[in-house]
Amino acid sequence: MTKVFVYGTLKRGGRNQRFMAGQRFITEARTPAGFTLYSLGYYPGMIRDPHDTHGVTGELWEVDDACLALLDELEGVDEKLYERVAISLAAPFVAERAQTYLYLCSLEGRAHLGATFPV
Ligand code: PCA
Repeated sequence: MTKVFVYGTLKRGGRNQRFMAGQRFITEARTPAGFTLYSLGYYPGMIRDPHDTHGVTGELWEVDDACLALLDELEGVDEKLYERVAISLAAPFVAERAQTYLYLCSLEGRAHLGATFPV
């Protein structure tokens, strides 16, 4: 089982929520400062941003290996659209490490969303 921090279409009520079917929602959570979101159309991309002071809001889930493999496929990890990395979370979950997807492609012309992707 793997803990995953989701911030976009994988959140509850999100367009890709079906990929999380049968997995365990743990809690709403937030990254530490240093991450921010851009809009890529109907889905967001999170990147590291050293100037960010808020972090990104999302959800902490525990998923099984089959789900994790499916998420990697959905996010285009092999195609280098997103990379899956381990991050820590902000209070009160500072002890948690979670996997999350960081966007790897160009953000030119993309709108800055900031801390939250509305589902
Ligand atoms: N799905 C992943 C990354 C971006 C997206 O839309 C997520 O919800 O975390």
